[in-house]
Amino acid sequence: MTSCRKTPPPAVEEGPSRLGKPVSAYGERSPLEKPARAPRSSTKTQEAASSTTPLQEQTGILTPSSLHFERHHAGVPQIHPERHRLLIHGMVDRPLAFTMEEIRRLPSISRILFIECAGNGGAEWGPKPAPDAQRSHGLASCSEWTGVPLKLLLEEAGIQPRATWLLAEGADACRMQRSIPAGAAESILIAYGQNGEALRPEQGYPLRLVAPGWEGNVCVKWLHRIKAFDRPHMTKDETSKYTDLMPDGTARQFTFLLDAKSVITRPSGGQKVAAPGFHEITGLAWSGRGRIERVEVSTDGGRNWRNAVLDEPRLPQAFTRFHMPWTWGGRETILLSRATDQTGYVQPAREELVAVRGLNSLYHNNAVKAWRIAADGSVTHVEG
Ligand SMILES: Nc1nc2c(c(=O)[nH]1)N[C@H]1C(S)=C(S)[C@@H](COP(=O)(O)O)O[C@H]1N2
Ligand SMILES: [Mo]
Repeated sequence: MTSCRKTPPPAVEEGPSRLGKPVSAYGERSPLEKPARAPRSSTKTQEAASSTTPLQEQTGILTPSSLHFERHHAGVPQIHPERHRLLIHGMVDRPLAFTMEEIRRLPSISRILFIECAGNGGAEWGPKPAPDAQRSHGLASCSEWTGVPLKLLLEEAGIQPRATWLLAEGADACRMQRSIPAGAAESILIAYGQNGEALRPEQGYPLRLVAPGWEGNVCVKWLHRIKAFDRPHMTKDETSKYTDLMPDGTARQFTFLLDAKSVITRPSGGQKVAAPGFHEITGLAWSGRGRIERVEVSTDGGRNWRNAVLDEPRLPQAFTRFHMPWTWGGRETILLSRATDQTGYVQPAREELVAVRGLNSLYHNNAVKAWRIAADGSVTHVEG
């Protein structure tokens, strides 16, 4: 291994002779740690807003709850869990209104799952992609979610066989509504826990829907109503929004599934490779279709590809961390990563994606992401 530059040890500021801080009721990170969510510039009002996860600073596969990306269409409502109800009605034999206590009595499961906004990577459709990993890929995060299988709640209410669709609705001011095929209830989680504690208000406290591997918009937060029905409701967010306009002028609708994607987070846009020599390349990959099977990395602009090492556990519909040892010779080059999932689906190059989808889409851009390393070590995006 080529040597890395060694920094001399800092002068010791606090020795064991000085007493530290006492215990605390709720922990905080070191005041010297600065990773932060970034508000997105497309935001028109404070309430209809989004913020991104600093993926370039994340270690491992779990996103700290405080850094989970946010997308709110009408701000974060304050909901008292004792007054919250989840109504299940429509084509059911026994309409039910669950209290949080009643939901917590039921058998629970925990799953590590990513949530990704379908608009993640939206800027990558244009000629000027986002300058850093946070802004290009940070509308995605990964948490452990705990809750009750939706199937169980539907069985309690006696869902009728002719109910082929469900409408999920949030209790926020926009009453976010999405139609979901009833068959998907099998894998959907009605979650009240996130990373070992109650959901954060930004993530839907006290209750949200988590649809593994499906676009984030379906994961209705502050969930207060599910209606069983025999067709989709054609709500605003599944007609005028969250559809994909194709080159022939028709639109794809109900494109729930998120395809395989990956991004190198280190080194990535805005960072600097300090000096020639050894550096680990690392990043994240995920797929709505299941497990990540392989991530290939190229350090020469796509001429040669090598398999990266994948961290365990490699969970379906969760972030997978990849690593690749790299010795940088100090010349300009381009780094790329390409994920393959357990179904054999391979993340497309930008040209391959555009050949099928055209350039009218806002959502579902999962193209291979490239970072340019300049001779001085600075890392920037590559224009499309
Ligand atoms: N009730 C409600 N649910 C919602 C939204 C919302 O504005 N209101 N935003 C949706 C969108 S577009 C996304 S991408 C995810 C974001 O989840 P997060 O804020 O926990 O990251 O929540 C979805 N669920
Ligand atoms: Mo979203």
